Amino acid sequence: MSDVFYITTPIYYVNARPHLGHAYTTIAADVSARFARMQGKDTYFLTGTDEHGDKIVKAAAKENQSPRTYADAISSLFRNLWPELSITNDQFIRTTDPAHIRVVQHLLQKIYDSGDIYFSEYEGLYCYGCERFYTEKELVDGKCPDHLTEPEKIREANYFFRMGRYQQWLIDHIHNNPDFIRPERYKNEILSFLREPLEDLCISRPTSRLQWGIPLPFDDRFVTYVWFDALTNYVSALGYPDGEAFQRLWPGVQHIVAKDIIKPHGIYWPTMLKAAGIPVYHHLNVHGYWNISETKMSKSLGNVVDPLDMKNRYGSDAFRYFLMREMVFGLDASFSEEAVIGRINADLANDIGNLFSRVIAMTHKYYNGTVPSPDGAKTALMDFGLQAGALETVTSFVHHMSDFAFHKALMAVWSFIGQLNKYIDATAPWELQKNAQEKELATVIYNLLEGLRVVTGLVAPVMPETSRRMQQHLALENSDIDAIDTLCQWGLVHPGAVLPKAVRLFPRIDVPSKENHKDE
Ligand code: ME8
Repeated sequence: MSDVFYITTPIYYVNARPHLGHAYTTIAADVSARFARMQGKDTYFLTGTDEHGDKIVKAAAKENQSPRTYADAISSLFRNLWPELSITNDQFIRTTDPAHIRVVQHLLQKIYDSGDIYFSEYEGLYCYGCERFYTEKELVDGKCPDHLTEPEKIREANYFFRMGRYQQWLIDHIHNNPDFIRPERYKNEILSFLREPLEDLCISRPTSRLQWGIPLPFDDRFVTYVWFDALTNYVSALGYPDGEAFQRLWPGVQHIVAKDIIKPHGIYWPTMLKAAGIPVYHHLNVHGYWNISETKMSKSLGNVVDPLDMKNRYGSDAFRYFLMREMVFGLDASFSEEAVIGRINADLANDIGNLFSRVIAMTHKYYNGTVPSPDGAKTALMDFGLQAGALETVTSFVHHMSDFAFHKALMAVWSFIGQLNKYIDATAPWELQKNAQEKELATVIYNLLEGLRVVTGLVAPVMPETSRRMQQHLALENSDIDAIDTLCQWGLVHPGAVLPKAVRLFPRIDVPSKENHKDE
């Protein structure tokens, strides 16, 4: 297992404000980065914005702004949103950063010098929305499948990357590394693209048509195709080729994207890396779409969910929990506020929230809030499989988190929360008190506090603020309290520590009536 974890999100286009889909991917990356830190890995987390190309020029023109001014404004919206959602990225890259531009030019020159970039005339069907040529076969009823518009036939001289040369290498690489692209359905999708001959990739745009881009280092009559520019951010951010960060972190790289951009990430990017002599990434982790009532969220349909609204309404932790728990990583999911409220009430207010208040309240009732000492002699007798349950939960959590199966990791934690609730029923602390079984009672309360400690660590990547609050209530202050190694131990809550009175972690939310919904 690599002890380096370098995780990237797509860099988002600055042609529109951030929405729920961007928030999901970035939160998923954040959860995976926080988890890697818990494992003690050398972790680096990159996100940013993709700012060149025709799309941005058009969006800026609509607002009567220069591409630069427009890109600055929208890029700031993304940059400022992330701390609101407890995102812990180490860097925010922009493709207009001079350091990035230098690396794109370096990479182009390198591939050009090695003979994998050539100049040629090309006539093809071009979709301005996608900023790429389509083959007849790829069109649906003669239209671009994404934009549902007819592409235009254009003839141009351009530079091409000999992508076709790497087709067999890529097929072999995918077969030899079965989880290179995961989950499996997306690996199969890429393999099915690769059943057709892979055409070379047009990597330039003439400046007569587009100026908002990075000039080719070997021909300034052209700017770089946005995807070649954008994909390079993953290495330029680390100071490729000589940067210390590149040498250290690149061996542990993984990407997260949604299914809309698997072709550039699953085909263009690995072949570009191969051509440049850079080792390819470990995993491309692909998730599905968030839909709103079965329809893809999109600006033109006017059904875009604003992540900041969601945070303001439900809190960052609850919103993060909902997204991670509701979507089966790899499949599409449906977003509705009813579903958010349902999960908050059932999983957060009820399951974890009640358990927490109940255990802290019992500690106050029986011990004035002071953590009792467990009685060694009674430990086995009063255990009821709790310690083994905790350890199994941590093991299964680590397994699922490493696979990016966030929903399964959370299900494992919630099953342990269920076990703790059952433990209360099975041991009946109120009976122990009535019967003056002091040692048994002390052991049971201590075990419950220990169980809660493990829960606080396991929810930390998804709900960092809640986890911190719970840890304060358990008087856990040491800095490695979330380390996976620590969660595998038993007996770390301090007997004698005085616990603050419980607070309600998540108040129940009343389901708004249909009337209240009307004007939303
Ligand atoms: O494609 N559900 O940028 P982009 C889930 N600049 N995730 C969604 C989503 C939805 N409905 N909609 C968007 C680009 N996303 C390029 C990337 S990378 C070198 C260049 C998320 O602003 C998801 O992560 O269109 C998707 O892949 C990404 O936003 C597309 O962002």
